[in-house]
Amino acid sequence: PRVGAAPLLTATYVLDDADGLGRQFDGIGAVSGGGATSRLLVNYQEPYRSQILDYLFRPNFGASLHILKVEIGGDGQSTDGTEPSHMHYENDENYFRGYEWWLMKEAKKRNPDIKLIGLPWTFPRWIGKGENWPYDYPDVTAYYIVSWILGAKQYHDLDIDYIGIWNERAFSSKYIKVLRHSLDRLGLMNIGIIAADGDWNVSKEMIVDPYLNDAIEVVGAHYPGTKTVQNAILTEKKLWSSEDYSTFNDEVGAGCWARILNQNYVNGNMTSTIAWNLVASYYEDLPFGRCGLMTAQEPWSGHYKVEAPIWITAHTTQFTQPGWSYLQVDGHLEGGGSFVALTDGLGNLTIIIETMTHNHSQCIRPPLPNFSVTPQRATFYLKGSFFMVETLQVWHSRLGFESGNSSLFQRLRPVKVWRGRFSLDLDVDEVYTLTTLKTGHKCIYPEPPPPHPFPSNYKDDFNIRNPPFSEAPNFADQTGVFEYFVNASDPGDHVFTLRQVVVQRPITWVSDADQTISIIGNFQWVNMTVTCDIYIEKQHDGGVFIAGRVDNGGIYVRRTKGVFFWVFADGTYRVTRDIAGEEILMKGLSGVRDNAWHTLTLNIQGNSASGLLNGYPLWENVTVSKPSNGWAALGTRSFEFAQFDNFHVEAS
Ligand code: 147
Ligand code: CA
Repeated sequence: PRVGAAPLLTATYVLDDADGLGRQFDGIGAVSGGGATSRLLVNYQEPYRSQILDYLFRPNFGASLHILKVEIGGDGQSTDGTEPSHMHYENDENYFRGYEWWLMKEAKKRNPDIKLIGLPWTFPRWIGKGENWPYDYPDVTAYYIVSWILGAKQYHDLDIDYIGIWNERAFSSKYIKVLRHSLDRLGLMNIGIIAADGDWNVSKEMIVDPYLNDAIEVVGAHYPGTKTVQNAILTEKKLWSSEDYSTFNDEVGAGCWARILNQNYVNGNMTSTIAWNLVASYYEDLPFGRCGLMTAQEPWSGHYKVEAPIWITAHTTQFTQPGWSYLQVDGHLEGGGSFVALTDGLGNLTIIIETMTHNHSQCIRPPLPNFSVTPQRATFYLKGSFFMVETLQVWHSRLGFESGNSSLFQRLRPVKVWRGRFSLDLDVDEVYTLTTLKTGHKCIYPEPPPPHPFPSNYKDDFNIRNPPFSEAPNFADQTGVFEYFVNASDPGDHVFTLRQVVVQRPITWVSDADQTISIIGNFQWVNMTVTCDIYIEKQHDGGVFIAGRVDNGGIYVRRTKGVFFWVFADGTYRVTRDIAGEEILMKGLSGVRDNAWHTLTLNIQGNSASGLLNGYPLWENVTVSKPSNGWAALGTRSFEFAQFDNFHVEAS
């Protein structure tokens, strides 16, 4: 005992495989999408883009993720934007939209064993034959989802491992069985269904419906607070936290992640934890800014930041793999905190210990009941096949809060195991990995360029013959989908344009606007001139807008305000303070018509706005006060086709 100090709390823990092992470990992963969370990543220049991908996916490098879960784009708003569907319309199929295919391939390039999951948040409307509901025609919905799986293989040689139902929304037992049947008929027996990506309630039905139980491979719950329910245990299925984290990626976010990575198993028998989201690659002022494992939200500067959660992830991912097994042991430490122990069944052993304190490990949800953690000495006894272990490699992190300096994923001197026994003095807010594996690495690239705001003078003429992605750089669609388009028969200047292509309100996940909108630029912009050529395709009541000081997006897109300059196919124009078009600041005749190109210019300086049509003043001296700042944007009056060209914004 230490003289003059309170005796250090000491306790012993036994790790033994003699009586068999615990559950099989299924991997640590992260979500791209739900929605548009990787939007800006794809526009990074090399070498930065590959560096970011290496930090996320390369084995023995950084986060070294075991699982990548992606959104199956459904054309609707799914948190920070919309992602395009592979079937916008009933007779439409295209497996080259969006960036999730690309991301899955980049992940596989780095780790061929990475597991892939697809999950829809929204669906194109035709799935519901006009209703805002995906389960009335389960065969249609299953056909749509299976098409995505087949397209992944046919066009990208990607094998999808797991498929989900409908993110955080109702499930349908009927649909789950139809989906299982459709997969089996196509020989896709080894694609597992995860259900139901919400609460645990699906397990209640599984235990009374053996066919449903058979159809499902994994019970996946979201933000379970490290706990499961009795019914879920009774299914005898794999239990996963199939979405978790969603916390600002500072040290507290890292603490949250460290705690739940261990305790989802220790408290809740969950054998996989999947972070929302993979990388914060969306404008920071959209909802849940920076709630990714790392940050890459500035393709224009090349700046990105490897945040602490990446190195917390490495503590688990670099030292165990899907297919390993947890050891059977109560992983609660007596002084607070937790540990898990895993083995490959071939003699390797990995122990991960976390001692996160309450206030330094709160996640966004659910509320975290109080607990205390104190410094403590832990003595481990290795028994069974681990009795022969002589040394363990040690990796250590200490999250610094008051001081602000953390020590992350550092290799310490190996621990000598003496007759199956070793001790460790644990402080609070630490993570230790002790492992027989010698493969761990902390790889570091040179510092990327410093941060820089979005360029204050930005142009896009969309003139690109073979675009690598279907969407133009930095435009972040918030309702509707805007794609590169080719007018093959255009006589002159508008062969290559940007086109809004969603013509029916999707089956929504949240309240998409009734208008479509894509935002771009810097949320801090106050004064700006936005110019864009526009082409209304819809006769009679078609219309488009350009806008500035746009103050909202994501799940809040419906209540977006700003300065909106609209022109309509009926020859009128309007200036409104909101996307809904309810607060009218000015209106009149413009002479604009459908199926012809016009140039709109919106000028906002201080408290005054003016608008030009084809270079001539159309309206001026319109007083604008709130919102005081925001992005630039373009969009349409309804879910209708329309085109945009020669976009230009100059702002400050
Ligand atoms: C999740 C979504 O699945 C993600 O797409 C993303 O929006 C994430 C952001 O935190 O949230 O959905 C949830 C929304 C609300 C709750 C839980 C999950 N909630 O209130 O418990
Ligand atoms: Ca063009």
